Amino acid sequence: MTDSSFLNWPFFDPAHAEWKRQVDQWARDVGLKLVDHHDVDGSCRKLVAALGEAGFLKAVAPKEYGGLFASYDVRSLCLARETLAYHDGLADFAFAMQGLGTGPISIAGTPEQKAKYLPPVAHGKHIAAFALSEPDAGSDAAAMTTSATPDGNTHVRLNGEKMWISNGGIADHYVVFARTNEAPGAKGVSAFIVDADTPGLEIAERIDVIAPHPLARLKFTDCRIPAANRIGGPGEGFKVAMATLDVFRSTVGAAALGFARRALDEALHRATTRQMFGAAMSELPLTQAALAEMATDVDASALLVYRAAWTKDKVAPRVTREAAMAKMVATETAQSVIDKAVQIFGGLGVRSGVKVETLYREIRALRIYEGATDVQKIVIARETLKGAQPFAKAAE
Ligand code: COS
Repeated sequence: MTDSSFLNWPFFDPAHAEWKRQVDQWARDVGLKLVDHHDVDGSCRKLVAALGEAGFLKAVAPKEYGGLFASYDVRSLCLARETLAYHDGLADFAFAMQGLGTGPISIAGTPEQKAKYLPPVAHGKHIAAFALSEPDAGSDAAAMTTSATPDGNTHVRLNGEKMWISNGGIADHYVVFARTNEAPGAKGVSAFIVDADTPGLEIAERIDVIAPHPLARLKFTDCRIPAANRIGGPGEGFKVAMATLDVFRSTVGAAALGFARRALDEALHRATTRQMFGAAMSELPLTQAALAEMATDVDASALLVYRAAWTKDKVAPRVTREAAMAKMVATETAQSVIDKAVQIFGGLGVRSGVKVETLYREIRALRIYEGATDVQKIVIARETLKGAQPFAKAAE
């Protein structure tokens, strides 16, 4: 039933359709069997290992370091996330975090850092994590207070806390953003790689959420790491974080799209098989209206997600505006599509374990993480205002 006609859009090459087919087959034959939502740590470890063995994680590393493409092919990342999310949120999560947790290294790391950290992640041997948010600095990321202070010429010491860290507790390394104070605000932040077994790094709390996945609060107490673990220049950490999010925000939109497509498929099956008032539910005009809105929302999201991915791959190194639009629209409309699917299912739609009930929980965090919808509006407005001109001048 799944509509894959979008693969004929000009954003894609024939290899993308084959990549999607392979990920889909793997999810059905292997991935789903590894998922146990009551054991999220164990499931994610198994999923990462199996995704690595199948070769799909090679999409997160450059070719030179065990990867598939010269640099990111964002369309492939999006297709993988969309397809995995269609089948299961945890399978998507396991894939996605390997990318986000190495993004800063791929984008701004030294050859030594890339050689050490990227191949094990691309082969599913190591688990990666990205530590930006803090208890009091989420949307306003530049307000972070975790500090990195020099310890002689060769080391730095980290102190502070990081919050909502996906893969916290199971990761082998964390990319940690900390204040180095070259300047106030965003220009005084640097990025560092911290191995999970470094003394002074503690998993202070495991966090249970609406759709559970490995998540933790990290605490750094005089955590001593080599200064050579800094990614990019001093004070460049915020830009590295934002450039990483420019790549991965489109993929969050893609995951939301996968959830929405699944909800639409579930709703179509339900509406065409459920009898109501003497006919199939799909004969009712109100059901048809809901299905029409759902289908249109899915295509609108797909257009924005793959426009952003294609633009990054083919046209422009920076896609801040396109990625923010893709993430905002795809996550918000997916929530609405899934809500309509739950409504079409009636009482069954809120029963624990029924697919649309799971989707209803799984979609919610995507409207928040990697930049809440409200942040995407700030980003889009700023980018749009850059193009603003006095009316008379624009009309000339
Ligand atoms: N790529 C490269 N550089 C970027 C960038 C991008 N996408 N976005 C911003 N920068 C640069 C800016 O150009 C600026 O440098 P210059 O002054 O040299 O030009 C610097 O970074 C600071 O940018 P800005 O002034 O926009 O910083 P703000 O603190 O105002 O940023 C927002 C505000 C809301 C955009 C930012 O904090 C943000 O995206 N927050 C959400 C963070 C997030 O996603 N959190 C979730 C954690 S990950 S699960």
